[in-house]
Amino acid sequence: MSVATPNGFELDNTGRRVVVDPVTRIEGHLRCEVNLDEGNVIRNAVSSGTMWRGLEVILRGRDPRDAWAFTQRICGVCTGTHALTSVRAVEDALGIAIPENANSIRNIMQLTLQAQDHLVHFYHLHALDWVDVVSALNADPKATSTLAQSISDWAKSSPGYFRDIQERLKRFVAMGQLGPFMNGYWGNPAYKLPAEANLMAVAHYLEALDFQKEIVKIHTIYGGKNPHPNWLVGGMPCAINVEDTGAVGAVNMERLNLISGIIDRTIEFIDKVYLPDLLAIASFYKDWTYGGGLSSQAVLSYGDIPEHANDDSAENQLLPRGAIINGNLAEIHDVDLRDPEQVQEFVTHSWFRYADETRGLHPWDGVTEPNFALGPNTVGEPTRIEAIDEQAKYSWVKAPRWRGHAMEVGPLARWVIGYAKGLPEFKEPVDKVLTDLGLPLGALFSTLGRTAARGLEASWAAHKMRYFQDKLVANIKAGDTATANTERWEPKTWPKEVRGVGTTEAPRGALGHWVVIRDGKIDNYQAVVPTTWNASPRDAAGNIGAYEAALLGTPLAKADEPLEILRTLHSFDPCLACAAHILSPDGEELTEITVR
Ligand code: NFE
Ligand code: MG
Repeated sequence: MSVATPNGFELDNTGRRVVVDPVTRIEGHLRCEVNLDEGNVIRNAVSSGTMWRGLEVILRGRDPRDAWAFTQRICGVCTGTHALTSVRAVEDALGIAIPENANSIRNIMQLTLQAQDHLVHFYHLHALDWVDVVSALNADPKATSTLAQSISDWAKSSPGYFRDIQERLKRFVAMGQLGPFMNGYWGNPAYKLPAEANLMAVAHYLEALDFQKEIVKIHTIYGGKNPHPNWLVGGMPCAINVEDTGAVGAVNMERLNLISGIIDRTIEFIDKVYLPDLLAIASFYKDWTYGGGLSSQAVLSYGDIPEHANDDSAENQLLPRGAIINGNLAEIHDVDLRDPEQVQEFVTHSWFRYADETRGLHPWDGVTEPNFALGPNTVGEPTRIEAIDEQAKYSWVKAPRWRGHAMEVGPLARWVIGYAKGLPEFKEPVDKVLTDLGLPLGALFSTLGRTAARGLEASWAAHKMRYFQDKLVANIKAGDTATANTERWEPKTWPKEVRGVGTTEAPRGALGHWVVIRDGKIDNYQAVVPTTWNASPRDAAGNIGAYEAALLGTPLAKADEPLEILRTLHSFDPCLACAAHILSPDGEELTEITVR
């Protein structure tokens, strides 16, 4: 059937259907079905979250001061970000102000996550869509060394170093144990890197695997552990004790210096390894311009990294807030998360029930009631679906919309908004990358643009970690060691009924938690998560979501090796645990895992 969607896409689901399930190298349970035309170009795309969880339901009736600890279990990947969002929502509801130090520490925690998550994404979740590991076996280690030294002064770049890496890889392959490198579409003609670039990238894959665990030590110092560090409504739970009185668990000068050293090394790794690799790899894929889809038309950011504590204005957010629709960079819309007309979630094509499914609900009025049923045109049994029916309900992910528009969220959204606002911190690095690669601005609106924006953001985040660490230490040296405000800790000091909203920019994009507190308990709790936006199914009007839109028009080099689908989906860094945030009691999966 051929259909035109209100958001401007032509869909044709008559051609050959290709199913990718699960979409691997990510957290989760994402199924993607596409229809190809006779030239193997994608003409219809369906994104389905195949796992059901229950966090919003579990939270009802609980103490709002504990909500962060529950919501943080939505995900161990974007660890901490749900907790931060939650404490912000509760503080907003109860009118609780936090100390300046708590704001700096929260920013450092969030930026640490951004830097670590982006690094892991680039090397471990996405690079192998561009890097052919098996081809690295044919590389000349000396030429690899010359290449590496031409793009960066990173110390590990000798011919012997790359020879050792290649030997390790050869032993892996000879044993038939490719480990993390199993099941790639190695040798696919869509891979374009010379063997030496592949070997360099594999070496850095291994280095990054080692280094990413260093970065998160910052969480273990300010938050006690990682994953799932500790948070607190009213501030941060870590005490600062620079006099070294021996208080157990306190942040002292030695710990602050340790963090400072990790920040320096994070900046160095990102600027000397990640960014040069990103540019080097991108330079071989300039012709691969696909995956823009919605991103060129509709992007959304709530803003984050507040310069000062207790100021939610857009001007106070170092990561910019705004919405752009219809691809019009000249007009940046204000975003108000309290406005019932702005953010709404639809369930018309999601496995949930609303009284009226033609309408969306603002999260303060949000409803989470599961309703699993397959459509009449579904082919196969629930446990062995061969083709799902996108005319019916087809996903555990709700469909969030901003003023009715399906939006892309994430690094590309944030950088497009920063660029459109003319903010030098965003505009200059984007212009430099485009100039270095000899590409027009339009190239940003693509899969590679999304991947590049994430790399630029990792660097931005690492440098901002340095800024907030210095700000924190200066404030401590000036005599302010406060990290928490307990003034409104007791529920008897709270109004009878209040509502609050907390937001962050999680690594994957705009994240909001909406809470209604009545008689000291949670009456309603709704999370609208980055991957809920990006993996969204169709809505009541038939608008398709960002993943679906991004895939349209992409040709596959080989229809039975859907590498191009993985490239574009991975570029969003999908997290379905987050998107559905809702596990059957026994964790049962609803579709059998098959990769086709
Ligand atoms: Ni499970 Fe998460 C991020 C949040 S998103 S990874 O980033 O919030 O879908
Ligand atoms: Mg939700």
